[in-house]
Amino acid sequence: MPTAARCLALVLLGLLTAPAAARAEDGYELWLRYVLVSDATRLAQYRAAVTGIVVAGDSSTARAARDELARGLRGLLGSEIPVVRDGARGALVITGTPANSPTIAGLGLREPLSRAGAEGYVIETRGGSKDPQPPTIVIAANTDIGVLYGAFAFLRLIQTHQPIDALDIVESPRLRHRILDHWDNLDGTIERGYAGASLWDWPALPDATAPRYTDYARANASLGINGTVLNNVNAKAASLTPEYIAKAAALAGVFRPYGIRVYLSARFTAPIEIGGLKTADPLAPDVRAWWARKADEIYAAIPDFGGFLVKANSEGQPGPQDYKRTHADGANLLADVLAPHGGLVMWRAFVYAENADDRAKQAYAEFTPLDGLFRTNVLLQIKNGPIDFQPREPFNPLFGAMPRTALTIELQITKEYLGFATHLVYLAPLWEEVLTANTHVNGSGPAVRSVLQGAAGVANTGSSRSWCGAVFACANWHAFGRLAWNPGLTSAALADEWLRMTFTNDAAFVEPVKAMMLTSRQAAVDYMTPLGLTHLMARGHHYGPGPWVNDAGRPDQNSTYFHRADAAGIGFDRTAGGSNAVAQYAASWRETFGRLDRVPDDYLLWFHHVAWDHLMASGRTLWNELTARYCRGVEAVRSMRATWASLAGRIDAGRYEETRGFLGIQEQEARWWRDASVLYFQTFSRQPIAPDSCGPPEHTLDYYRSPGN
Ligand code: GCW
Repeated sequence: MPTAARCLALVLLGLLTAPAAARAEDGYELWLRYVLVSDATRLAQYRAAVTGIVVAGDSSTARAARDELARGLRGLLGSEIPVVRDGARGALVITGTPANSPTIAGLGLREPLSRAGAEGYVIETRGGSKDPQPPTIVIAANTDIGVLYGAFAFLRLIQTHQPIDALDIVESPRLRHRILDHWDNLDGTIERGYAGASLWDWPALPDATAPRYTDYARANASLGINGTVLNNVNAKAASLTPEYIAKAAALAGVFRPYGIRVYLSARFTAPIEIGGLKTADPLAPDVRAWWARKADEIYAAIPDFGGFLVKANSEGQPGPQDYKRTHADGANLLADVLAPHGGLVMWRAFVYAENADDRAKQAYAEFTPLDGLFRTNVLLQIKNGPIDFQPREPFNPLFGAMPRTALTIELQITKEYLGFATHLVYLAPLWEEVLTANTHVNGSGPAVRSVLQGAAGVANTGSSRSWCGAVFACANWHAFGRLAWNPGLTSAALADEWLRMTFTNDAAFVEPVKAMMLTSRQAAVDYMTPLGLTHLMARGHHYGPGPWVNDAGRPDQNSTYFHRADAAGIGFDRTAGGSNAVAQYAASWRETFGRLDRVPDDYLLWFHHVAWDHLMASGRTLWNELTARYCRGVEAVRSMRATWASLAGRIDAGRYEETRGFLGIQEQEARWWRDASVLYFQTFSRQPIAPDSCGPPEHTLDYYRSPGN
């Protein structure tokens, strides 16, 4: 076809397909897809129950609640649901607080509202069959943000096809601080980000604020997230200059109606770099004065500024130890200048020094002596495990060991060590495992989730259209937010909810995909780091296998440091005979982790150096168990892929195809991990690989080790 004619044909084709294209799913709506309720019986019930909305109050937050309800109900029920005045008749959804709504004040909700607290909500169905008036659905809270959270919760009930004729719900967040940490750099890149460039368009701020910022805030508020740290913990001092404070203030203005406070990562040496001082010593009066002025300046621009997040004396970042001061000295300096404004310091416990005997022990060793020394507005932010966001780690022994310090858990939503955005790895099971772990510091308890004041999630968002680089990666953003609200939620319930809201309520889709999501984390553990192995990823970028890595700048970043394979066996001896990291756990864990006959297989090589011929509970030798686990991981991905293949046609083509393609990559790469790892470890075990469904490795070890493969 001649070129001009072909262009015309393409234009016409485009016109013909435009309406369909406009409806195409691209993931942008996340779990807030308000599509028509597909179950006809339910739809009829919902339409009868909701004929109008009453929203009391006129704050920006009350307006956000009204707009969300109107938007959500319009989509879910398929017609405009009018916003009506209080006192109108009909089946209504009435929202408000006792202070702004006489109707709510007159409903006798004192008891449930006292349970709901400052951020929670009450949802009740009032009236019923004997009443001459149709029932009313009440969404009540003590504050406007509680109303907004309640509005999202009500929409979630409809999105997941729940009955709404006898609602009696009281919800309040279990954790006070529910925060996303963005590792976003001021140049628009994101450290460990796999979803495109930063959402923050720094050059355009503060004059232009993209509509997307509002959608970001809506998504977070729908989960209950109430804070966001805008910039990377590997911070540039420039983020604290007037220019950037104004940009942060513009974002804070967009997020404020949604209950999201803005925080900044602070570079400890900012007083030198942008303040012209000679020192950043936390006890020096001019340093204190500089930070106090800086805090005043920030609060003048952002009256509800959340506070600072600090990575100090860790991986080359400056900190108080550079001045022979402690982490408490550093944190308290900032806490003191923020306290008059109501701000917080989130001080990270992720530290490790180059030549210590065991990297896993260092945070505990450095921080437990400081228990009780931090100001009350300091939160110590502790990664879930003692090393670094690995596919599986035992819980960090700092949880439970600092009873006089406010603690927050740091989880990594972005999958630095878990296949970036491409591998489908649902992280809720990992987080649930840690949150429910019993510290046993007081004998029978407490669980990790009970010692927390907050949760921080390292964000996986970017400017990719679907936010997270893959539709399934957004399940992890959702799970983090919901767990921060209530760390007692189960992965199964969260996966169910997310699937229904993101794709469909069709059980023929939801059930198999939920099963696939729930097995995906163990699959990744098996094909990357089975049996308690850890940190075997390729150097630097951490994508793909690198068990042979032994040339990192520092020993504690080498794979060989972590697996310690030799002719006798494999694993890091952390028992009393080794580094004695087990001593950092409560007595019953010391017994469990420290004894070869008691340690669970999942933590075996984390705590023990084990002989290749050691007999496992399965009846196999360690070597055969190790290779079997690697293959089991590959098989699990094969079966995920088969599950997905069986669901063709059940959801939209765009999101189906993305996942189909990524699962294909994941299967190849699970195989790559398994082949490279078993060949490498075989150089120590010197034993054959027992025949399995994975077959002989495809290439030689040299092939896998050579750069570029
Ligand atoms: O896991 C490591 C990452 C670094 C990160 C660091 C941290 C922000 O590889 O990229 O730096 O953790 O948590 O500080």
